[in-house]
Amino acid sequence: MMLWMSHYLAELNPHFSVFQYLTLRAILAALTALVISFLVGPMMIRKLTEYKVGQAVRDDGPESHLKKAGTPTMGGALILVAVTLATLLWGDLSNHYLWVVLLVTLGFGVVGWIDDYRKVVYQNPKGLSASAKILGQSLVAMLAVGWVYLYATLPAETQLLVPFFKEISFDLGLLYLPFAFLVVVGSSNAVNLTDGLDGLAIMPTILVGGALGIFAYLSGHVEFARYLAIPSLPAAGELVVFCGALVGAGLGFLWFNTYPAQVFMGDVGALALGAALGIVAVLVRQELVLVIMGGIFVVETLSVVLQVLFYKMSGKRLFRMAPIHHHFELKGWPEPRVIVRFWIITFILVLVGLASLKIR
Ligand code: 57M
Repeated sequence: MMLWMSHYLAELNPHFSVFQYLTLRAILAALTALVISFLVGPMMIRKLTEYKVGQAVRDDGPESHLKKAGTPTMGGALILVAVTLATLLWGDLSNHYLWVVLLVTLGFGVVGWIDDYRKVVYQNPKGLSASAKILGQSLVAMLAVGWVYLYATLPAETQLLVPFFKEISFDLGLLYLPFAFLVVVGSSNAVNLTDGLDGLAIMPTILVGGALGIFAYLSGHVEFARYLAIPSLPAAGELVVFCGALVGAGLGFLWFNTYPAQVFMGDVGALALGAALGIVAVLVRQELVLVIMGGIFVVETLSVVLQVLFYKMSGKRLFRMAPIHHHFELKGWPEPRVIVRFWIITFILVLVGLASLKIR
């Protein structure tokens, strides 16, 4: 919206044209989302506490989690509000990629909200049934990837890139649809599984979201894309505003979610943020880089799959408990140690992912 206004304001005073710069708008989106989170966060926590929107903690988890019962949850709603407002304020609203990522983020947020609401407000520990949850996610994901596929005008928009090998790329054709669908739904549920310790999901989301913003900016910049031999995707550049908002809102939420957490994001946050990372990676054609940078999310999910498979085959557990963050807790690592070490690993993986821009 500010972009549109700046065109008119620039006629009055040329200095307003500064708002047309993409990088400045991304920075302002991050700061706007951060300020919204700081301003609304305390009141949100008070209201969630007042209305007893508190987390029920299962008794079969690590004992250290029992004291977390009652912690306000569904704080992810604030993240989504901050991201959406900042994106609408600073983004180029004529860019259909922005609307695709907002559709996915808010659509998955609605699924998570219903699940959280049933669990916390109706005190139904099961929340939304697994089939209803996956159906809701699938509908949003199919709508989004179908929209992108139908609007695609450049071959690069449906090509699978292989990081570190610039000569290798595959034109997915119709396979783009199931592939992109799986990336969005998979990353949504992977972040959801990871969100089991204070700040454990949000910091990797901030790091990966920020890195995807760099990929978006470079892909959207004709000279940089040519210099780096990555596909030139003019529409993808605008996604750096959304990624900036994601980083700002994430840091604002982390202020309250850091150990010991004053609020949890809930499925409304975890499902939405994971899907957001997935759809942005799809739009900038960096799905395999997402797997690298989001390695913590991948390992958390694999630990559950391996735990269940191993148990079914041998009746024994591979890990002390899955997802793997609980395994380290049960090994005696204090919660902050697990959290910060997972953050450090993510930081390293993000550097490796960014290195794929040059090492190829
Ligand atoms: C998402 N939810 C957290 C909070 C957060 C199939 C199985 C692997 C499913 C999995 C599961 O239930 N996953 C659901 C994880 C929960 O956090 C809430 O959920 C939202 C995210 N979706 O925003 O609202 C608990 O996590 C802790 N937490 C924090 N700080 C945070 O900032 O401490 C969350 C955010 C919260 C709080 O304690 O209550 C969760 O862990 O449920 N199941 C599991 O993850 C369970 N694992 C398990 O059953 N493993 C089995 C098999 C199935 C693999 C095994 O190892 O044999 C573990 N989780 C729980 N209890 N709660 C262990 C048992």
